[in-house]
Amino acid sequence: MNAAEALAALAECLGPRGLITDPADIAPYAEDWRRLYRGRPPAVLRPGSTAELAAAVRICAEAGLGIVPQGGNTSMVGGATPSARGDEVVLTLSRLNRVRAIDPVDLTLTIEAGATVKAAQDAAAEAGCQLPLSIASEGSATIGGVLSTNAGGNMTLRFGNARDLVLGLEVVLADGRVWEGLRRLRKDNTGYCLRQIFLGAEGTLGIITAAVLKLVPAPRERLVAFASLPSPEAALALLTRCQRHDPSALLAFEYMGGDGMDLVLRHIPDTQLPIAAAAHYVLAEFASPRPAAGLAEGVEEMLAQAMAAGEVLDATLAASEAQARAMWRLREEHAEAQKRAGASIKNDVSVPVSLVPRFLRDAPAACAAFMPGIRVVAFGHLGDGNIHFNLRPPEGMADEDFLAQDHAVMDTVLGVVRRLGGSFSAEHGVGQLKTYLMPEWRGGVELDLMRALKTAFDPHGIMNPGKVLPR
Ligand code: 2HG
Ligand code: ZN
Repeated sequence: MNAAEALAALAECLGPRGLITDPADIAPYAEDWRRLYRGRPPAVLRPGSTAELAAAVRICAEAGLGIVPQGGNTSMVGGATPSARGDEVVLTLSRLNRVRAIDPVDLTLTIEAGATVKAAQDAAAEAGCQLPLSIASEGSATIGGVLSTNAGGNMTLRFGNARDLVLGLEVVLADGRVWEGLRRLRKDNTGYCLRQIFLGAEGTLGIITAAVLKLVPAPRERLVAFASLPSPEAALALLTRCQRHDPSALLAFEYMGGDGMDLVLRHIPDTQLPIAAAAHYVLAEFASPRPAAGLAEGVEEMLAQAMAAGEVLDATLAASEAQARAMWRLREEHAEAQKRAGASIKNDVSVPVSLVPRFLRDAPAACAAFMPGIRVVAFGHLGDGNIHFNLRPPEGMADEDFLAQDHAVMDTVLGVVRRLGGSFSAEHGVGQLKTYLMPEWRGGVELDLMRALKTAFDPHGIMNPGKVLPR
């Protein structure tokens, strides 16, 4: 079957609602959020059911047509953008977005992969529960996307990464068979844990179409604190203090450097700092499922002690839901603010939590030595040791000239990460941007095993080709 015959067969199998071929309608699916990649997909598949998708995969398999699953198209690493050769179709699961079941006793949500993270959170909230997963792009990011990338986000500190929240999966395999693994068991030791192989695989081993997610009881009290600090060391000391204060209440602990905050204040409308400007900030969220848990009293006292110890310069607690949301916006709009400011080279790195201050000292120094005047925008999930160490061109350097040096800049940062025993991708995945790093960082036995899995699950290489593993 050639490509034209495959497209005709797909049109027949998926119907007019299920196949997009008009170039104007395809365009938004062809480019990534960061505008680093532009693909040339001949079509976008939009199946209305798992069975339809399975049939479409069989056609693609026969024709050797690559399939690139795309959720909210918010990948930071080109993980959902097809090649420019015109030999890969995009797959969107936007029509597979139903809540299939929710069980407040089992504390599970069974939901289709095309639902947004926000929709899943809302469904959980309606049942008096919480989906303990939150990321800045949750309004557009989908369940399929966050599971395929094993997204982290803002509550990893307390509840783990996306993979820790999954009890079961439904997956369409590369040969069009469907693995119906939507179990909602808390305990099930029956051989290899197949769901974990698909989670974080970035769509290279199969297509997740639905999942059973773990919920937790909805928090009854919630508290957001915003603080300025004299140094990264002080931020780490405050994290330790918060964890010792009440480990079960600490939900999020986010770091923001002053330069990134300036971009947010400059580029995002209706933002303002709740305290005086400083070089380092922390946003911490606490929550309790108990009503009247008295979070504020305890946190206030703890912050006063931190101030007396010189860890905190100034701090404030959100007095209302609106204030809490405004504080979170200051953190969550960092990516958007940076995009509006122009080109950036992103490093989504992790190091052991205790070494974050050292990283935040050594990495800027290494970058300045490599490119004098380079501007650092550092922020992220300090509680998980995950810093978004993003760089902007020196004043006056053209964006293209800066981006042309992306590998050299990334390698400079990664030299520090390697010395500290860290990872080159903490939560954004490998996508196509970082495949070149895999042999050096995950080579030898590890890459051999990954390639063996790829061959076993996708022998003809049609599942998100060119992502994760170097071609
Ligand atoms: C976040 O934590 C996202 O806001 C985006 O992971 C990070 O833009 C980035 O580098
Ligand atoms: Zn992040």
